[in-house]
Amino acid sequence: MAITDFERYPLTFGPSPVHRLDRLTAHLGGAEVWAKREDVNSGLAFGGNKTRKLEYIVPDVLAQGADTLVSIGGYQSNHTRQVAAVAARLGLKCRLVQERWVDWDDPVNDRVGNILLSRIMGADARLDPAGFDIGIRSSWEDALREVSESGGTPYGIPAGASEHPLGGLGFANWAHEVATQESTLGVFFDTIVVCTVTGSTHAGMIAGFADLLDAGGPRRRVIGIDASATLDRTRDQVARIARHTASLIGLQRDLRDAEIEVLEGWAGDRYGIPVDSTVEAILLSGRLEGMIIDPVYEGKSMAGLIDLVTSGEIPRSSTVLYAHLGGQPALNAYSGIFGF
Ligand code: 1AC
Repeated sequence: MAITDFERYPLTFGPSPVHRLDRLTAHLGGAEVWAKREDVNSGLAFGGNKTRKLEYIVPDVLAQGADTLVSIGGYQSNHTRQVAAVAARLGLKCRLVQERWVDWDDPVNDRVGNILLSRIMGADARLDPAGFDIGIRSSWEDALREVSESGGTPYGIPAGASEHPLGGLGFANWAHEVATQESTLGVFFDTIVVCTVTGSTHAGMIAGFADLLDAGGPRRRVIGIDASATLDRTRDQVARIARHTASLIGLQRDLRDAEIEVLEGWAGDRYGIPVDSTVEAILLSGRLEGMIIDPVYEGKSMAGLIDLVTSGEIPRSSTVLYAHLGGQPALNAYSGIFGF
C-alpha cells in the first residue's frame, strides 16, 4: 500500500502553513530557516501534531463502533488535549489518564493549559501519580478495562499515538505535503528539524521522506532533537516506528541507520523541565518572529536548531524546515520560568 491508499478523516484545515523566519535567519547569520506550523493546522483546540496522526486513526475508531476514546499523557499533554478535541468533534466520550510525568511545582500545573482545555471539551481527565515513561502503561490498560466494565466501547490511543499501528502515517503524509509545498514555493528543504519524545512524529517523517527518496526525490537530513532525556528509549522507539511505518507505506527496503538521526544535548536532565537554552529559544522565537513555542518540546528543538546552525553543523548554505508541533498551550503551566 502507498500512503495515499490509507483512509484519512479530515480534522485539519488542509496543508499546514510553511513560511520563512527571516528575522531569525538574519540573527543566526547562516542557514535560511523556515517553519511548518502544526500549531495552526486545525480549528480543534489549537491543533497540533497529534491531530494529523488522528486523521489516520479515526477511520478505525469509527469502523470499530467505539464510543469512548481512552488515552494517556502527562498533566500537560498536548496529545491528550487533541484526543479530547477529536472526541468532542466526533460526539464520543473521552477518558484520559494524566500522569505526573514532570516533577514541576507550578501550583496550577494540573489545572491550566492543556488539561484545562481537555476538561472544557468534556474529557474525564483523571490525575495519576506515576512518573514519565514513553511505553505502554498499566494505568491506561486499567482505564480501558474500566470503560468496558461500565458498558462502554473503548478505543485505546497510547501516548502520543506513537505505539498505535497507524501512528506514523500522519507524518509520513506530512513529508509528501512538504514535497508538494516545495514545488509550489520553489524551495528545497535539505534539513528538517523536529522534536522527538514518543517518536511517531519523527518516525513518520523518516518513513515518508525515505518513500520520496526512493521515488527519485532528493536526499535530505531529518534531525530529531531529543526532549525525552531517555535518549536510548526514544531512539529505539523512533527506529521501530519508522521501520513499521515504512513497511506500511510500501517502502521496498530497510531504512538505513543513518536515516534515523536523534540528537541529544538540549533536553536537560529530565523530560518536561526547561533548561536555560530552552528559555532563550522561546524568548528568541517570540521576540524575533512573534512565534510562540513551548518549554517541553519546541523550545528544546529550537534550541537545538540554533546551536546546530551557529556551530556550522547545519551548513550556512542549508535551507532548514523547523517543524512547529503545537505545544504552546503548556506555557500557562510554566509562567515561573521567565521571571517576569
Ligand atoms: C508526549 C506525547 C506527547 C504529549 O503531548 O503527550 N508529545
